[in-house]
Amino acid sequence: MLKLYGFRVSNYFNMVKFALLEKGLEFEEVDTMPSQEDAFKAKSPMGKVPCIETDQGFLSETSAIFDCLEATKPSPALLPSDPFAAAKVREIMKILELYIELQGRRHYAEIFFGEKRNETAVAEAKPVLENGLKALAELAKFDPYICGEFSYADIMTAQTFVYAAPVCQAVYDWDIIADVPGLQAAIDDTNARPAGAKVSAEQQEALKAFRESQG
Ligand SMILES: N[C@@H](CCC(=O)N[C@@H](CS)C(=O)NCC(=O)O)C(=O)O
Repeated sequence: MLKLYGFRVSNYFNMVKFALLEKGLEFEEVDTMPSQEDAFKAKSPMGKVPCIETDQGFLSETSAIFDCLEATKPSPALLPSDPFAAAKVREIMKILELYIELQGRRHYAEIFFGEKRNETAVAEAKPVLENGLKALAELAKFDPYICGEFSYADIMTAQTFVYAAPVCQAVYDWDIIADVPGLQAAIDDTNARPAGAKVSAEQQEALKAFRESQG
């Protein structure tokens, strides 16, 4: 059976878990923290989670995992069959990853681990986020989902804003979801799907345990 390595607080882990559930694929979760140890890097060369273990070997990087899932289990489709429309989904995913998720992530140490504010990151990330949100607002259709039919872009959106939104609220006093009209409804619809509801419930439970462990 396919194995999914990572931990339930992790938004990238939850992106892949969400997609596996949507695809109706059987899988086993292997509770794993990111690590720079050689043993883990043999599975996931950057030492990050998630990675999956298949009959053919290990695979890391969420968008590569999505491509593998789509090619090996095309139905139900999470990418449009038209190549251009599929590339538009990937365009949005790249914008989410580089210009929104990664920028929010620069503040995780402060917000989730109580470390000192990184003023350089605070100054640098804001204009990148502003551009990323404008691009998302420009490209998203919200008809009813971000690219029309439900797709990987919706999964990535829900699991990007789950942390980027509270982080930007805390750091900048900025409601980044409100900058993109229609976004909150699309996130709510995504999280209301059976797969989304399961992922969110298990993520929130894991988050609660993480906060309690911090005291
Ligand atoms: N580009 C990676 C990002 C994955 C990622 O950042 N995962 C986080 C957990 S949510 C992680 O492993 N962080 C540890 C690290 O960066 O060393 C992907 O698409 O899967």
